[in-house]
Parts: sequence; C-alpha cells; structure tokens
Amino acid sequence: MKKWRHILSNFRMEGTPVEISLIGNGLINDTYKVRTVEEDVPDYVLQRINDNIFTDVDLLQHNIDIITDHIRRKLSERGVSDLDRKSLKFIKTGNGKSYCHCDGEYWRMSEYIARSKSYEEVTPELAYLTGRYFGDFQNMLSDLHEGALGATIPNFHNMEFRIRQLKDAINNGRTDRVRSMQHIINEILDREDNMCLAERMGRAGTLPKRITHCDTKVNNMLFDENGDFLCVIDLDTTMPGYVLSDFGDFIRTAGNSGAEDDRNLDAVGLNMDIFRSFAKGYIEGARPFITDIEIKMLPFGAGLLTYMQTVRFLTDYLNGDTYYKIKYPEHNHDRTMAQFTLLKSIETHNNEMIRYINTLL
Ligand code: GN1
Ligand code: MG
Repeated sequence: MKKWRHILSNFRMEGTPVEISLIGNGLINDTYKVRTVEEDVPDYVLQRINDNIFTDVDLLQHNIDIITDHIRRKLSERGVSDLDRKSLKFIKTGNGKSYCHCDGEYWRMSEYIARSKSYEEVTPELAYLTGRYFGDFQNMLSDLHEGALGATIPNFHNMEFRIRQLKDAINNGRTDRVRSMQHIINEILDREDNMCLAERMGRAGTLPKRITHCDTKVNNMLFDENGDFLCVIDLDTTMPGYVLSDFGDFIRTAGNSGAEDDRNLDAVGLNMDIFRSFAKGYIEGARPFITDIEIKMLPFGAGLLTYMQTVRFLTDYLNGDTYYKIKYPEHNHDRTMAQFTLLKSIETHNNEMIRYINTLL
C-alpha cells in the first residue's frame, strides 16, 4: 500500500511508523498492522472501511465510539485493570473523529493489542469461557438506552430480508449458476417459513431486541499469551438484534468441526461438546437479562445463523460474487455447500440440543 503514510498523517498517533503489513482474514474490510519503531509506543491497526457495505460510515463510527466508551466504563466500575488490552481504543483524527475520509476512501485506526492472538478453533474449555464473555458483552450493553445505536446495515440479520435478496438473485442473477444450484435452492426455500420464526415473534412482541455483536465468529475474539480472554473485536455490526444472532454465529463457526468453506464436506458437522460448553457459559454470562423464551430459542439460533449464512453465500454466488471477497472463482459455491452441510448436521442434533438447553433453564 503506497499511500499509507499519507493516511496515517490524519490521525493523532504516537511514535514513528516504519512498516505496514496486511493482517486478518475478514471478508469485507481490509486490515493492516502498522509497526512503530519505539519500544514504548503501541503498534496500530489500520483499516479501510468497505463503504459499499457500510454506507453510513459516520453512523458506524459513532456506534463504535458509544460501544467502546460504555464497555470501558463498565469494566472500570468493576475495577478491571489494563483497560487498553480489554477494550478497543480508536485513534482520533485532527478534527476529533474516529475515522478519516481520504482520497475517496474511509480509514480508521486503533491500537494494536500487543501479544494478543485469536483462534480459528476452540476447545470445550475455551468455548465455555468464550460463551461467558459474549453473554457478558451483551449484558454490559444491555442498559444502553433504546436508540443509542443505529443499524449500521439495515436488516442485517433479518431472515425475511435475506430470503427476499435470495429470490431477487434467483430471478436476476447468473442463469448458469441458478440452474446448477436449483436442487440446493429448492431445499433452502423449503425451510423458508420455519426459518423466519424470529421475525414473526419479534412482531408479536415475544422476542425482544437486545444489543448484539452480529459477527461472533471465534476469530473475532482476542486472547493473551496465556490464552486468557482480552476483548471482542470487529464491532461494525454491533447493533439491535436478537440474542439468536450471537449464539448462532459462534456455534456456526466454532461449533463446526470443519472450516466455513471446507471442500471436504465429510469434515463439516456440529461438534456437540462445543455446543454444550458454549451454551453453558453463554447462559451464565447473559443471565442478568436473558429470558426463558430466549434461552429456549438458542438451538433454533444455531440453525438460523447457519441457514442465514448459507442463504447469503448462495445469494452472492448467484449474483456473480459482488459482496464477499473470494479467493477463487467457485469460492462462494464451496462456502454455500459447506454451510448447508453444517445446517443439515445441526438439524440432526436438534432434539439433543433442546434436551441439553432444558437442563440449563
Ligand atoms: C463477514 O468480514 P467478516 O469476516 O468480519 C460478514 C458476516 C459474515 C462473515 C462470514 C458485514 O464478516 O456477516 O457472517 O463475513 N460481515 C458483513 O464469514 O457482512
Ligand atoms: Mg465482521
């Protein structure tokens, strides 16, 4: 990246930047690490915000300021030390914003948390702890007043909306791909009614909106060198949503014995040990606010988020790969098949999940 020094000059950073390198494996934004030469000055994370997807960057960064300030306040009230490692710290620009608009691109910068790491896979012990922290993350944000956070992507986890997008893609997308995926499309649309249950419950007033992270992939959590939890990262989609989102997305990623885009479908399936450990931890962390109805819906959430991701990857495949970054031409096809395989595995474990959740009520 040639112009990085120019971008950095907008931010009130400390130290002397000497090197920039691409890090992270997000499917939306581009993330770089900026190394500074001084020992006692942090390195930084520089990120280009994909404003095709996050169309209101000002709202996005305003949300993130509110979330990070609120979490810092909660942690400090609890007497937690080392706050700079336990919550993200964004760097302000010369005019006091936490992003800059530079040559038509949006950039933001935060401190790089030294000696931190993330995982692509977790053990049951780690899943339990992670569950507690995600439950606690929602809990800490549960007293934000209504309207404090806007929707950075409207209808982001709205299943009815995702189905409408899929149907648009079936009608207007690449006909060769629609034809070759017809069998999967039928299987997906067979489940449509069941999968839109949360929206119906929301309208009926039986499922409340909370503040949810909406991207609780296991690699969106940082741990220290001893494997102790530090903080949740990637706050772009933290906004009002159902608890199902965060529970489901963790199970979809960490609870999958294979990879999100595994081409070996035999490797893909639900790991019930991870499910049980995460569920136990999550319910403990969320206990101060979560209702019995929400708890009973958690197994549904595991299937829902996997179904939603299948629908989203398939939609992008049919549309000709316009949303997610791809590494090779059939990547969205392989992601669709891997997620659909995981969904079917989750469906076969439905009764087992329900029985276990009932023991935690
Ligand atoms: C995207 O870029 P990343 O990996 O943080 C997507 C999530 C999907 C995920 C699938 C804004 O997240 O919703 O679950 O890919 N984020 C957005 O891996 O669409
Ligand atoms: Mg994300």
